[in-house]
Amino acid sequence: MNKKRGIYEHGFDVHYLNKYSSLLALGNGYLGIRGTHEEDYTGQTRGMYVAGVYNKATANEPSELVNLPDITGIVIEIDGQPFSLLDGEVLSYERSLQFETGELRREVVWKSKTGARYELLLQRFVAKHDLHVIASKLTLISLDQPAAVKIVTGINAQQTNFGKQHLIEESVRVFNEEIIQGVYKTTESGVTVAVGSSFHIPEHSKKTFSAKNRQLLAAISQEVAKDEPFVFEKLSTVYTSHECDRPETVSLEAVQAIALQQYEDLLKRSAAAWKEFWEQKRIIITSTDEFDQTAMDFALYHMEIMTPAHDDRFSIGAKGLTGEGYKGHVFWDTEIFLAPFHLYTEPETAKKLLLYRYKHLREAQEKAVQNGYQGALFPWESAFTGKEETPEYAAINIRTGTRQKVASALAEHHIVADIAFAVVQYYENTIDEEFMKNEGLALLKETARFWISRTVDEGERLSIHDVIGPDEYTEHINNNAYTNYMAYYNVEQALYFMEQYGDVDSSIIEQGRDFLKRLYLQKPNDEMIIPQDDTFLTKPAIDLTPYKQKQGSQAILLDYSRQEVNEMQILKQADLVMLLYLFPDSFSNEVVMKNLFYYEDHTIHDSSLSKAIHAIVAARCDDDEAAYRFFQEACLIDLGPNPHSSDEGLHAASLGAIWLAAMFGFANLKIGLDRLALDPKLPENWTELKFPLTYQGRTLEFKLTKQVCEITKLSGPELEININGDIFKLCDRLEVPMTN
Ligand code: IFM
Repeated sequence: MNKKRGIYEHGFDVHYLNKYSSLLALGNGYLGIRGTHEEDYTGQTRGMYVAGVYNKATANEPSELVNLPDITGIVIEIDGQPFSLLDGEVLSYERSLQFETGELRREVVWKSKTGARYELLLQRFVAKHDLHVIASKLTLISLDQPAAVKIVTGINAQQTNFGKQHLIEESVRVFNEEIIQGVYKTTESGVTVAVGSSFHIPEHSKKTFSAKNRQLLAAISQEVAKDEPFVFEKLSTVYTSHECDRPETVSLEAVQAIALQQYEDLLKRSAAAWKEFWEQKRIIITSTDEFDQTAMDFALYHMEIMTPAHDDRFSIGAKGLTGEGYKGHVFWDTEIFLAPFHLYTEPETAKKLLLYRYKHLREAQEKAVQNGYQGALFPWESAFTGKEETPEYAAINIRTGTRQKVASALAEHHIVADIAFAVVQYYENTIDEEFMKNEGLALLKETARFWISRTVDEGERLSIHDVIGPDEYTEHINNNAYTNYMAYYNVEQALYFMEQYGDVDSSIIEQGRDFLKRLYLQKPNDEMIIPQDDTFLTKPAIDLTPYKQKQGSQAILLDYSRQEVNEMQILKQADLVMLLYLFPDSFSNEVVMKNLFYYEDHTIHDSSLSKAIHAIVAARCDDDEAAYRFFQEACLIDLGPNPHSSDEGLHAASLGAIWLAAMFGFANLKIGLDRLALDPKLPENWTELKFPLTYQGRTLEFKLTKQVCEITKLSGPELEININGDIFKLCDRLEVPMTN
């Protein structure tokens, strides 16, 4: 029998508790719930997060995405024995996150210490059709004898963010002996969160309620005959004051309404919404290795559930809604790694992500002024308020008691141009004049103004000093190639669109032209290597093999101080290669190839943002073997065997980059205002790649094999497509043989 598409956990292993809690997370962009087990295990982090609900534990700390009261926990007691996979014997176990329905299922046959066997089916989903609904179900069958079953579950507000409590308990209530509700308020940001649950319990079971120590609980008990299923359903809702004035009332009404429904009916509706998602957005890979498809489905599933497509006041955290890593903050990951998936499948969502930045233009302008610049300096890490949220200090050195300052907020300024890049990319794929004339142009102008003020006049040339490029192992350097090229593009595009819309703001135009004339851009040297910055190529290099073997762990910092690493040719992640990826036409093939190999040699890939970008550039260089290897290694960042790779949440940007690799590496698409081009580079293992694409109001479907490229236009006007260098007209359908 064909297994349903999904992520499977075939055995219970305490070492993987938190990794699987992240991998098997559920969500819908509004909220996310970690895939924790119903029963507690020491060290497992439960987590429910709502997009945009941040709080500061103390005034001087950055905001963090609040870990909300838990509704997934269930204490299960059978014949007086607490159900635990660490007790008795686990006769069979399978847990799966099913992509098609968005359901988390666990099937266990458990033998308790007394020798009696029980079959348990635990199901849970976060509704896709209604952002506020979460449902769970337990079916328990005693296989050997009659049994006394007792479960305790409810709303548990003992949750913290690694020990930090962000919520005041405002009220806990039981309504009509049917529904429980807890209302909480964040201590500093003042967001009200109302959580309500209703239950379907077996007839004649006993039910009691209690509230103590921030837990509002229902205890349900029932005697069951052998083979008689004990079925329990819990249907819950979450509302916050971000989206309604009286979340406690709205949540109560909503929970009363869903109480009339059954788990399976709700699941059907949610699964129907997932079906639509997969039909519209799935990439289908025919590969000799099934893992490629699983990894792609996994990436798309998580991108969908991490993105707050419902509200432009929020954006995507570096771990999505799957954990508390990076405190739920928003980085350049969103614009460069995640927004493209949305832009090319559902542009409205990409627009919302840009509107999030636009809404915080004022805070970015304030940050620029505070740092002595003009225009808009967007925060390196951002949350709800749009203010800089990067922690001032890194982890403490427990030997010296000192903390190293985190320099990113002061110097990792490429984020400004990354946002501008995404604005132009959005326009080019949508021709949304309304957005571009207003929000887009404002973003471009203010970011351009920032770059103009960010330069140092060295007479002949303008330089950009003291920055951190994407490679965070090289700090405080001058003329980082990535930053300067991106800044150039930012100013160039601002001037272009100002001209298009007749904006004659002379304060930018004149200085902008001078900036474009004089900004220093690193050029290939005699060996064709583009210097990463002014001094990088003068630094000594060391053999990175041992560190590459432990990539992702930052093991280099155990042997060398940050300062020492800074003084060597060591990259944490793609930097110059990012530039090659984003500007495929700016450098000759030979330069691209030479630089890819030169910089990869010096890159540890300690950041998850690195591998898939290397895959793209390697594919374009026709290095099939390296491209596919990088791609698969990128897929393993979360899905690989490392038990702790994803404890604090998934690597959102790397999931985005898996999709980017298929589109911009293997399909090798180039998408611009006046062109749609592709020059496929399918890996040896792939016989077919199918994907949808939204381009300037058209819905297209691509099917690529090594022999033929088929493109179908499902909607929108005709267009010309460049395939392997030749132009073809696409009316409804096009079939072009592949010659190479
Ligand atoms: O934005 C990234 C950065 O490039 C590398 N460190 C982690 C950040 C969040 O993913």
